[in-house]
Amino acid sequence: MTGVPRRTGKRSGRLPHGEAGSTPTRHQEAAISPASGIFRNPIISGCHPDPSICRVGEDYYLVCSSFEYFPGVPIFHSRDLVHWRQIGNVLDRPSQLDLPESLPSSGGIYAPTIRYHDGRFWLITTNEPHGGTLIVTAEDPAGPWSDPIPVPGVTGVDPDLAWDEEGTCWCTFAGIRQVRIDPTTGATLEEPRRIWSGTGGQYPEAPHLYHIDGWWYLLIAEGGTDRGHAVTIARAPRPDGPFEPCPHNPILTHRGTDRPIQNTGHGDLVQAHDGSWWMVFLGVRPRGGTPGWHVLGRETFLAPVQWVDGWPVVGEVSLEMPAPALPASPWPTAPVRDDFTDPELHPQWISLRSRDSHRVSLAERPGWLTLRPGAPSLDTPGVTFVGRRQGHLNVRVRTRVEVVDGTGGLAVRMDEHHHYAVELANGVARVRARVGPLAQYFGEHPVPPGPVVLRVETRASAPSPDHPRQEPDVVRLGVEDEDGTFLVLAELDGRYLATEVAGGFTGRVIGMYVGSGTVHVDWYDYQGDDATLPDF
Ligand code: 6LW
Repeated sequence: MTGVPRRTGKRSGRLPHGEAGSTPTRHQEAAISPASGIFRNPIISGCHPDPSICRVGEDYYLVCSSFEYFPGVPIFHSRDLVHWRQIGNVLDRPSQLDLPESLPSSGGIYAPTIRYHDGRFWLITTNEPHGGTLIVTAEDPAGPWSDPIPVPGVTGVDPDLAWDEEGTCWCTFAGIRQVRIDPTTGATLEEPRRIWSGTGGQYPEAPHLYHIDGWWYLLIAEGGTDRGHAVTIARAPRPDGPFEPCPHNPILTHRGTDRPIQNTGHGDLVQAHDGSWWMVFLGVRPRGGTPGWHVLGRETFLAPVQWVDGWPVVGEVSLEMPAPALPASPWPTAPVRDDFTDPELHPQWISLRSRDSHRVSLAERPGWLTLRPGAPSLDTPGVTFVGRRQGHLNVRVRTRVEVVDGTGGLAVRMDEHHHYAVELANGVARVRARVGPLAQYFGEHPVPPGPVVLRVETRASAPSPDHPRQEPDVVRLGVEDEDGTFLVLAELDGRYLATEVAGGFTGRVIGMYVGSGTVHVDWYDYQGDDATLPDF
């Protein structure tokens, strides 16, 4: 790690996609070229784990876990399974999502299931550890979603919903246990029963139940969400069993391989409108030496599925793969810059645990995002922090902020104990790194009164087989001077902001925070690329 201030490229250092305003956003670059018929995995990058998918006609909807962040359960829309656009967050009102300050990081919202049934969207999820299982419904997947219906009789994570021909609703959850429920009231109609325990891997979880060609298929994950992760499947003539395991289990795992995508598991199946079958699932992209560190959290990937002798066979999973034979349906390119002139924050912005309008406001200074403190530092759970998931291996984030009578800045956050930040206080910018119980300041640079541009850049390290302890990436933090020159106050090893160090279920989020006084944010630029970042 170094803390020696040094100057580097000017603001004009751009990604290969072009100038600000024309760079594809993180979720719009999946298809490298529709004409080539190749798409790029992950289909939804950054911390978007535990994907669940449903199709209505030619439209696909996908949801993910959101843990301690508010709003909860990001929801995406696609028409070709490859290009995804976030259309909202399912739990976007305090009446739907209570994440108390006492909630530990990586607690909160786990593993939703989304289904379309009887003219409505249904979503079931868990607010861990105290909120329990809940169901919400909507006519429009973009919202509004209903207030939650608690399901107190479902006492495990990863709940699934499936309906049989008689209209009975079967809720299957980690364990693997199952109970019939009334999803309109949350009542359980019997004692939960154990229906399968997988093939011997730890943590049989993430069940989804499907009625396909006369069989009830039970897809689960086992082996834990780390390198041993796997997807296995069983089938039965009835929704409650008896389940016969697939003779070819696991149907998906990358355990023990040197593939660039690891931890593959926790999947959900969907039949496309051309009849083809696909699986969405989570995976990670570890980098660096041994044991490998993944810094973006668990991401959402896509793979084709063939049915052979009544069992699904998952095709090979790689970073670039043949796309579904559906008409390519890219979304309009979103701008690099959010200048906070919209009346509401874009759904990709997430806050820690809650977002009360006194602490996070677009109205207080129009055209600016204003943050007021909840707790004194990023080390404390109640801090006011508003950020976006890091969605690329290489990113450049710039933000113009004014700190009035206090402290605040731009942070790369994993949790309360793992974060790097460039902080403004008393006319000085400096970098603070917190790793476990240790905290250290780097660099120190006087800044003029008024708004200052803060910058964070990450660059993935090139593979180096001869360097068993090589870092996954390097994180630079600093300030820009008036002509846009980046003054690097610290260049830090990225491994300390990786899940393999921090633990838990999330990935990096990059955003603004306030410790005291008031922070006004004029704009936020996000540029990212998995392949290259010039001028780093
Ligand atoms: C989730 C479990 C898992 O409940 O991680 O990878 C847990 N699978 O199914 C949290 O995301």
